[in-house]
Amino acid sequence: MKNIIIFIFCGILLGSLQAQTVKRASMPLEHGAHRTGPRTDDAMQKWRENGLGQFIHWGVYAIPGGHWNGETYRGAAEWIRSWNKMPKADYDNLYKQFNPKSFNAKQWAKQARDMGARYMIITTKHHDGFCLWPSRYTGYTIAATPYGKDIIGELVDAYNAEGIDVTLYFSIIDWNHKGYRSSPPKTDGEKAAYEEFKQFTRNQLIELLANYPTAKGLWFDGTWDEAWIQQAPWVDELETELRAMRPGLVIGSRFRADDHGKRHYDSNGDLLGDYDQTWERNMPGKIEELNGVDWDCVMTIPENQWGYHSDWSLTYVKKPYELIEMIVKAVSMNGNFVLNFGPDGNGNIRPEETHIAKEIGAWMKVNSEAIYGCKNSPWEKQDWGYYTQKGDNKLYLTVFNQPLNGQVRVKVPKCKDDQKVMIVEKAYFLADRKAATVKNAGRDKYGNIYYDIDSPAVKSGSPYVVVLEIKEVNKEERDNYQQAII
Ligand code: H79
Repeated sequence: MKNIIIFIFCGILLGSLQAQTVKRASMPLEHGAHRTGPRTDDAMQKWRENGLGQFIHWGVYAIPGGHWNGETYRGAAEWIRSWNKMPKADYDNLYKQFNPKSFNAKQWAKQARDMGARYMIITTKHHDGFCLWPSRYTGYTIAATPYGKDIIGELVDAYNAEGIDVTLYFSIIDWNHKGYRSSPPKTDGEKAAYEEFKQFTRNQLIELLANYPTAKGLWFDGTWDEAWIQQAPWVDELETELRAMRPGLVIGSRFRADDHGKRHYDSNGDLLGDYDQTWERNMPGKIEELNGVDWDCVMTIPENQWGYHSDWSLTYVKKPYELIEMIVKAVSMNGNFVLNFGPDGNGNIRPEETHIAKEIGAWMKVNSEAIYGCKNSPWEKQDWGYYTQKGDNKLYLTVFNQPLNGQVRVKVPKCKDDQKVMIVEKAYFLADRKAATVKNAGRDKYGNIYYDIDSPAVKSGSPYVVVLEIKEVNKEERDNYQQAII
C-alpha cells in the first residue's frame, strides 16, 4: 500500500514537472498580447519583406548639432536639452530659427530609394516635444517656425512617390507638455495634469493618422516611464482605437505594458505588438534569441548619435561594409534593418551619410535579390557569411569572409524524407549570373554532406552573392543532376 502511494506521488510529481517544462507561463491577462504568433495579413507581410529601411531623426536639435556656447555635448545630439550646460529656455526658443533652406524632401527620398530602402521612419515628435507637423494641439510645431510648411506632409508625399512606405516615429516623452511626467502622479492636481497629457497624446496620434492616410506604421519611443507603464489599460484601448482607424497598421512592442508592467513581452512571454522593438543599436547573435517573432534593428552610423551632431570624430563611425553585413545578418534572421540619418539644421544630409548611402545603394543594386522578401534559411550558418532564402528553393549565400582557397563550403541539410536527397539544380553568381561550379566535398563522420563552390579570388574584397537553386529529389534520381555526386 505504502509503495502504491509513493508510486502515485512520484507520478504526480513527475507529471507536474513535465507540465512546467513544456508549458510556458499562462496567466490570465486583461492587457497582454492580443495574439500569439506572427501576423499573417498582407500589410504585415509587406512590412516583413522590406528588409532595409531608413530612419530619420530631425528636429530643432539639429541646429545646435551637439554644441552650445562653444562647448561640446558628448551625449546623443537629440538629447542636448537635457544637458545642464544648455539653458532650457535657449533650447525651447530654437524653433524660432528653424528654417532649413536646403531641405528638399524629393532629394532625401531619391537618396533613400537609391540606397535600397523600402520604408522610412520619421521623427514626427522627439522627446523635446517639437512637432514636425502643424499639430492643432500645441503651438510648439513647424507651423510656428520661419519655415512654416508641413515637413511630415512633404516627406510622406516625396517618399511615397518613390515607392517607399512611411512609418511615423512618435515619442511619448514630451518635455514641452506641462502635464507630462515620468513618475506616477500623486496629488489631484498632478493627476488632472497627467489626464490632460494623455488626452493630448491621443489627440496627436489620431491627428497623425488622419493627416497622413498612407502612413503604414507607428514607431513608439519614450515609453519606459513608470507613469506611462501604469496607464496600461488606457494605452491598450488607445492601441485598439488606432488599429481600428487604420486597418493593417503596424505597431511594435514599445507602446504599452501589460497588467503587471511588463514591457515588450507580456507576463506570459508573448510579444506585445506586431514586432519586437528591443533591438536598438544592437543585434541578436543568432535566430534562437528571437522566439520566432518579427523584429527590426534600428542602427546609428556613429556609436550613439541619432540627431545631427556636427562632430563625428568623437565616436567610431561604421563603415559601409559593416553596415551591409548588418543588413544581410538581420534579414538572415527574419528582421528588418533600419539605418539612421540625422540631417543638419539646414536640411542637408551630411556627406558621410551620403557616401554610406551610395555605397550601400551600389551593393543593393547588384544584390538586393538576396534581401527583399528573403527570410531565414534552414541551412546551417557557415563562417564565410550568411544564408538568406526565398521560398523553398532559392538560397542566397552572401560571402563576407572569402576563404583564401576560393572554395565556399556548404553543409547540405538532410531531407526530412530519408528517401530523398537535396540537390543543387543551378548555381550562379548574382552579380553577373555566370554559373558557379559546385563540387562534392564528401561527408563527415556523421554522414553530413558538403559541397564546395568555386569562387574566383577576384571576387574577394567585396561581399558577393552566390545563388543556389535547390530541390529535393528521390535518391535514385540524383544521378541526373550534375551537382548531386554523393
Ligand atoms: O530616438 C533615439 C534616441 O534618442 C531614443 N531612441 C532612439 C531611437 C532613446 N532615448 N533614450 N534612449 C534611446 C536610451 C534609453 C535608455 C534607457 Fe533609460 C535606459 C531607457 C530606460 C533605461 C535612461 C535611463 C532613460 C531612462 C532611464
